Amino acid sequence: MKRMLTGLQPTGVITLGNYIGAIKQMVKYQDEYESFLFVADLHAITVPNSNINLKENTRSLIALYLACGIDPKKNTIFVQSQNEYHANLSWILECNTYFGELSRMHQFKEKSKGKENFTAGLFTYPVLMASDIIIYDADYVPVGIDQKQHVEIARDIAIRFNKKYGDTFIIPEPIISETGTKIMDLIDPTKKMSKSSENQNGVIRLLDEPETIRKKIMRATTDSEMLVKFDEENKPGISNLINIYSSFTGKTVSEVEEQFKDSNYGTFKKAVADVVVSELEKIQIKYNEYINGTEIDQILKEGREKTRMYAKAKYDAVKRKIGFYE
Ligand code: AQP
Repeated sequence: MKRMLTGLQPTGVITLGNYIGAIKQMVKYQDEYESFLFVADLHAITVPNSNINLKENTRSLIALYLACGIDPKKNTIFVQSQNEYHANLSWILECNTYFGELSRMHQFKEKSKGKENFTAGLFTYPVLMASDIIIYDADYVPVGIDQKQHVEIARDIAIRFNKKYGDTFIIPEPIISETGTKIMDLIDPTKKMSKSSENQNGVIRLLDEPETIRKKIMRATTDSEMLVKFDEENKPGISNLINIYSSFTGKTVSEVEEQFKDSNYGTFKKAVADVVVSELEKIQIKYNEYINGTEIDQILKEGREKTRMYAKAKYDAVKRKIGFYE
């Protein structure tokens, strides 16, 4: 059975972007592949963020995974920092990665832009991500389009290692959803919707109150044309709402355009708010059950044991290939 893996950072309550780009994909494919889903807490410390409570956010993220439909019987769920082999392998991979390649990563350029002091961890983030993936021989990685470049560098690093030391790693492939691959900020639809965004009005969080979600969608930036038509360049706000609606209803972009061809933006936005609120309300009810229950501790205990065993075996194989003293 092919293996699939993804992880999200516990940097805040996850957004509609994280949900559509990563979690919905994991739920969709969990019957088809052996699945690994983790909390990427080592990645969460690459940028300074003194406001985040890693422990609390980690538990909350796991509760959200489960509430969104991630089945713990079909997925191995774990916390990255509870498995030291990721970071150990990352060092070895760093010694097989070029400075130039890392300098070209969009996320690094965006997150370091205008800052004098950014960490070396922000720069080497993609190597740790490569380690997260290839240490489990994952075949597929569901990600939003914003992370595609990171899966590509993971492939390059794995191919390079295999050539140098002999076949060791499976070469992973990204899984990117057909619609809604990059959900944009509702206020500034030229910018991706992000957990760490400063303007809360542009971001829908999975635990936002239904009324807040409605308000945010109704106030989303659009254009003056009053035509529900997909055109990312000239109508980024409406195109973003079409992507969201499409992803929640399973309708194609042209079906959405046809459905709302005679509607004004108010009617369309209300329809978007209805489908989002209806799905997120169900998730919130389940979230409250999981966050107050005891299931999470047992799930993480099992996930930790299993993934440490897998990761250790791969790490030992890598050390043997390189010729380290045993
Ligand atoms: N706006 C988005 N649209 C589609 N997919 C998205 N993802 C993130 N934002 C969008 C996908 O979510 C997964 C996990 O992301 P992450 O938590 O590891 O970090 P990120 O990509 O940096 O997400 P954020 O929300 O922007 O977090 P912060 O603000 O902390 O940096 C990935 O699969 C990503 O593609």
